[in-house]
Amino acid sequence: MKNREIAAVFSRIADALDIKGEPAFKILAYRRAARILDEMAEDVAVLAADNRLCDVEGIGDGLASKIVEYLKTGRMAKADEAAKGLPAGLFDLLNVPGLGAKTVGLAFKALGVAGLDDLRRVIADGSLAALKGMGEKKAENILKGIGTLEKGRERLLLGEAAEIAEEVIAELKRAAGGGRIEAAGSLRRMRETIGDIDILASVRNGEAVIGALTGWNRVRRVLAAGDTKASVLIEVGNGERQVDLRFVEPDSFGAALQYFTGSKAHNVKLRGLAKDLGLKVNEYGVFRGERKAAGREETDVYKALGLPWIPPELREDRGEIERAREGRLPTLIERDDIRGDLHCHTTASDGRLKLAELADLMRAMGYGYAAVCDHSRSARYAGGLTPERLKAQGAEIDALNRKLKGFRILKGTEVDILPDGTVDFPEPVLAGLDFVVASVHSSFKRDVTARMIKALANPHVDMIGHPSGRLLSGREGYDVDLEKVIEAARIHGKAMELNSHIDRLDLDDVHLRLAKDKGVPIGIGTDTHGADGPAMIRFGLGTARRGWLEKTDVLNTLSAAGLARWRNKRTGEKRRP
Ligand code: DGT
Ligand code: CA
Ligand code: CA
Ligand code: ZN
Repeated sequence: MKNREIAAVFSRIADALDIKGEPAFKILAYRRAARILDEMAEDVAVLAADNRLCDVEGIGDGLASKIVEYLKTGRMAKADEAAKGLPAGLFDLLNVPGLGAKTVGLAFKALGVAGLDDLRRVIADGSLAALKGMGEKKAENILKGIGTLEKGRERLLLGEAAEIAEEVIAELKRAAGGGRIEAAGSLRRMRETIGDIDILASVRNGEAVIGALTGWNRVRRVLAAGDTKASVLIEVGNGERQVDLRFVEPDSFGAALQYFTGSKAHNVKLRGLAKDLGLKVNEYGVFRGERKAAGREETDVYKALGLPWIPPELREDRGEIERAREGRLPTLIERDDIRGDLHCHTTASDGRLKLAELADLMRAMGYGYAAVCDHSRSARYAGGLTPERLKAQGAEIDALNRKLKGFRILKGTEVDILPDGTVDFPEPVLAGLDFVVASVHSSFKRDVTARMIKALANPHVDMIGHPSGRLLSGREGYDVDLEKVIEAARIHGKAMELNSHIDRLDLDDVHLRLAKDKGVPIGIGTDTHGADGPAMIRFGLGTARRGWLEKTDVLNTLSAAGLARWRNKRTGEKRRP
């Protein structure tokens, strides 16, 4: 699908116009078009072929003809015109948190700033601060923003890395025409961020596979290409990331997979165990003296050490080897255990999917239910619902549910936790809902612990949404004591969210395990806003598994009826003196 590609072109136009100081309404039209395309479920090329582009809300004749132009020619004249005279590096500056297009335009015109290096220079020599309307403080904040941006770029988000790895592995497999090719490293362990992508291959056709890697269209630079190993830098966003490909013999594939999956700490512990048993483990196999005891399959490697196979998500030396020895590994939650999604948005607030579209997508995931949790009125930036609009949505949900068989939309809300710790809807409004997520979206540094604890005491609140508030791309999160909040959830019989969005993965693995140990259920939500949302559950699941979660630790492994029983039981208990 070209949807995303065209969305990127529209965003680029908006950015260019913004830097040039064009009027806001022009810019907004392109931004909106970009968002619509980015999150649209249907293939834009199909819509264009059917002459249905203009049926899409927010796409008029002008935009439609630009889309058609791009589909036909691979270019858009408007994009070239808008970017004319602007150095490419300027666009990257828009990624600096706290640096807007107006300032970028000003720095470009007044000081000739054309990229990050220039920007750092004009901050250092004071010339940026000296510009009209700037000042020391603003310049200082921009410098901080540069730091945040660069830190975020040191590692890829899990979701980004997974997408790249799948794409490249598919290319390599095509070239190999057989054999085994698999991702290892932190990606296989489903870490929330990934330093570099490690791929192992056991193929006959090594030369063709190396050719496919070095010739891949996203490769920017080839660092090494030998008989046993190749490394390339590929383009991601505005940076570069490394992909390492290693070739191994078929009868060592399992051992190599084990070795290069890591983590280093897990491997060190494993080698110690092997030594105690008079064995040696390396990337070629498990050896007793010269005799090779295992190597072809990873399971055999663990078996030779007297262990059951350990799922990659557990391999962090957090007690998994000891537990494996005792035969007490957790039975980690799996995709098929998930019966519904607990956190989705629709067009009623800031989502891109209509209610019926959301229902279709969630049903296609094999679920029995999905809770629509649009924002509440205080989240004005996100089109938060008033009680009246929530009620109207409820009626719409009832009507839709009457038509659906074997699937239900649950009436929910993502209600704002206000600065004073009350929530954004009065109790009678919440009482009519099937599921209530309460989240902090403002005053991140103000009494967040106390506010969340107060929200948990509200009898209608079921779960705290994205409890740490961090963004992996570079936002620190709330000033919150999660241990205390998790304890409050235990006392009130409430759940904590594991938000599957690739920039959140919040709670993280460490706090998930803490919640599990306290018996606090985790609700895995995707925070779906567009068509690509539902599938994000896999990253939530990866994180859940890293947190040692089992089926019984997760709320949405219950059926819709089970979920209702869980809520009722809690209410009943609370009523007892
Ligand atoms: P990353 O890339 O920073 O997200 O993390 P990893 O875990 O993918 O680390 P990476 O790419 O440096 O190495 C991949 C795996 O290879 C690592 O998890 C364990 C193994 N490995 C690499 N170097 C060593 C080493 O010096 N000793 C041991 N035992 N294992 C290593
Ligand atoms: Ca790696
Ligand atoms: Ca590596
Ligand atoms: Zn939220």
